[in-house]
Amino acid sequence: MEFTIENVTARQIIDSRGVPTISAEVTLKSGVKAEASVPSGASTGEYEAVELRDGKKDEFAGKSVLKAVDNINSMIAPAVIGKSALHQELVDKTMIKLDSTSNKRKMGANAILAVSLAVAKAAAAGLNLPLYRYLGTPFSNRLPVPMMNILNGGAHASNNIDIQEFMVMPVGAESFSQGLRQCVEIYYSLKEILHDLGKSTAVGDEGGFAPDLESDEQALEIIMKAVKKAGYNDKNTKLALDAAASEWYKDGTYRLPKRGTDMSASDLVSYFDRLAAQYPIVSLEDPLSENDWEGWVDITKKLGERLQLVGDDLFVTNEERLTKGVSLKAANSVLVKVNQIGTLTESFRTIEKAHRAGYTTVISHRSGETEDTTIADLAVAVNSGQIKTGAPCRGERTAKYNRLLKIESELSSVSKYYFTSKEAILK
Ligand code: 2PG
Ligand code: MG
Repeated sequence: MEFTIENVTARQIIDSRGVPTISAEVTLKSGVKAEASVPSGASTGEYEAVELRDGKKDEFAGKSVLKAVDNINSMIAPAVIGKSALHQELVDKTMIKLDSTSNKRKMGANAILAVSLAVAKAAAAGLNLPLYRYLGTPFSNRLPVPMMNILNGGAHASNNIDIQEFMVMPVGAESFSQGLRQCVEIYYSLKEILHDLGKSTAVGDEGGFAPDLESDEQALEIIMKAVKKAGYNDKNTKLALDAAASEWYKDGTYRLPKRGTDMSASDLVSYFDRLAAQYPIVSLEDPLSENDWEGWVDITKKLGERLQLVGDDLFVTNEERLTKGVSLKAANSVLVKVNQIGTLTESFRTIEKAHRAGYTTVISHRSGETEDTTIADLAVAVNSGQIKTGAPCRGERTAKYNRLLKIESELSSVSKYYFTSKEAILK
């Protein structure tokens, strides 16, 4: 009875780009309340669940979400009130049924997700459990390795770099807090190096620096200099890239928009192969487009033994698309963004499917974020071992790192930290 959902309300708030998003609050019979807010992407995948926006030109440039907020208050709330917050799957399925479309376009995945997350948080609060413990097991104690985005390009920055994210992974650290420190020190050195080169140290949407450079390779060169300057090396610090190549793909070819060059899928595979031979790259996200299954199968065949190949736009946290990928042997890892699919239940199904198939998972933020820290708890709950949540800069990014520091100290001596990807990646 105390876990019965008594009320659900929603409000329009703004995200880290000033774009409207949703915050929902769930109240249980016991009086316990919990709030959750939803993020929003810029390089969104074509197959993501629909983020419902009002499209009124004169209001927040068409981006207000008042219709989605109203959907929560007038339709979702009456459908879930009276249900137990402990029955997450039932609540989520009720909302999926109420929406009744294949991509949540009627209620809006943003509306459904806000309630899905707030219900889980309320259940956890009612049980007096931290969210990672409620969503996980007594053995959910692995702190994720940060995949920390310290240099931004692509759709996240107005510079001349095509690759969207250049990330460092402190795989040789002893603990999460040491790994975080390592990344932060590298971030400081990178700032100094850019400053000394007379480059901009202004930041992009995820807090990484966004300078104009001679080439994408120069970014890798400078990052490795920053790693060394901070006292680390290519054994304890690996690199990860998110090419976000769906943004480049049109009519079967890839046009790198900033450089203005055209490349075929096989050119790109050779390009990444060469970069990975030259730099300590262990992970490549979206090296090819969401519509280029053939290219993905090919790159997995060629580089999948050596590199973690992460499907973001390719899988959009969707179990069906992941199932197709597993059967084709496309990619070997999945990026998990709860707002790509719209409920916690479906996100868990995708994670479960990935782990069973021997795919790694990387729990991820969006480029438009809020102070909500659910993804930090989710990463620990499912023992994912990897999180992507931006630079150590901008409050919406540091909120997740600071939440992980808190979880680490709560778990104290049983907290674990190690890199979960295929052993080969560590060599
Ligand atoms: C990505 C994300 C997050 P966006 O491509 O992985 O870094 O960007 O949220 O813009 O899709
Ligand atoms: Mg991505």
